[in-house]
Amino acid sequence: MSFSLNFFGKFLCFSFLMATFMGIGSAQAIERVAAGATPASIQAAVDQFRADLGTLNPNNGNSFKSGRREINWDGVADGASSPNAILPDFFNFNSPRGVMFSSTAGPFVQGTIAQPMQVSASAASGVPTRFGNINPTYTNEFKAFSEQRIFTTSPESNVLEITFFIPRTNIPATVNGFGAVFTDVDTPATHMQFYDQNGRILLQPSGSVPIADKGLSFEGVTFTDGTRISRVVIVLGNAPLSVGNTDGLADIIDVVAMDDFIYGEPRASQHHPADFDGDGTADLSVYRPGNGQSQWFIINSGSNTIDVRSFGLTGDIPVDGDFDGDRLSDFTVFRPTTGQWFRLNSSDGAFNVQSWGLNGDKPVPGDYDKDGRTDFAVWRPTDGNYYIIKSSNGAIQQTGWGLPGDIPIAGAAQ
Ligand SMILES: [Ca+2]
Ligand SMILES: [Ca+2]
Ligand SMILES: [Ca+2]
Ligand SMILES: [Ca+2]
Repeated sequence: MSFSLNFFGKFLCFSFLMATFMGIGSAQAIERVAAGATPASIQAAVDQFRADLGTLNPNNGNSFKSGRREINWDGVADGASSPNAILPDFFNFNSPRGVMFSSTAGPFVQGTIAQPMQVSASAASGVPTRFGNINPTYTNEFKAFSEQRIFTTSPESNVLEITFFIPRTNIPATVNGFGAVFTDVDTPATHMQFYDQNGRILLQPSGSVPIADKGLSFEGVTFTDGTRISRVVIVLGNAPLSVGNTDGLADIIDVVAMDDFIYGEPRASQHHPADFDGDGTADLSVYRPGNGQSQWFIINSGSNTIDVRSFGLTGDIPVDGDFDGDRLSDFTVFRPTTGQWFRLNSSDGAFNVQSWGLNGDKPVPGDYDKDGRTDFAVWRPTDGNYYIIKSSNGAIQQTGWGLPGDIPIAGAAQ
């Protein structure tokens, strides 16, 4: 249904494509946007967004350091498709892709609350396709980007909330980018909002999803500066799908459905001990002291792959921590003879040296200032003091706790 108020829609009869490289505030992002009548109208933008995120990862329950995930809805069985609801955690457990959905709950029906999300029916099922079972006009109103199923919140809400997890777990996660395909966007009402793990709204995407009456629209954002998306809220038009909400009714009603979701690989939102691959789970890892070079042997818990790394010299003490703040453990050793800490950043492989501590000190790195980043810290057996450099502001903390002969828990294995 086209709208008389929508002069912008006429411009969008021609497909358009753009990418903006934005630097609003501190966040750097690439935004891919396109709209038009057919899948071909948005294909290039979708493919560029895929390339921004990286390799498509398999949905086999594993977790990866990088790459992307996709949901095209087409593999969902008829039994989990409209008129039946899809479970909110279907794409975290049934088909583990690390997302869960929520929306305003539907009405009470015989003591239960209706699940508000639906995947549209297949032609073979006999149920009208593209939500024609909800309202007969919808089959003609909506288009699929990837045939033939599409997705909606229904029937009580036009707002969808997406949160991220390490696939097949309840470990909270974040992503570096998110994009989605929309169909029959007639007004600027349809938009996405991204939130970081502190609940703050990120400044991208910078505008509404572009308009394409009875067509397809795409919007996707990839952050390139380390900004992480913890939650996505999507507003679909200005009304939920329902038998009474025929698109264009009174030149007001704008219903919108969705097709493909594309997003970065979900990574643990916090650092977990001995987690070298960022799936929020400790990795089996040993440090083998050598004559000269020492070696690290790690089984990445997310993908069951092995990493072997040479780092450290005879007499060094391996320690665990995330000093560069990317939630992955960094290869780090404390050298008692010099009181130096040597590490390889997990984020960029950069080599770093920090002087902190004396010979005989116990290295006890940890996040003592609650900023999510590991602090350099030692416990000194000779005076029973903790000496900490706070990662948040570089300030030094000295706290007497313990007596000579005690063993600090963080360094108990040393
Ligand atoms: Ca519409
Ligand atoms: Ca791990
Ligand atoms: Ca790290
Ligand atoms: Ca800290």
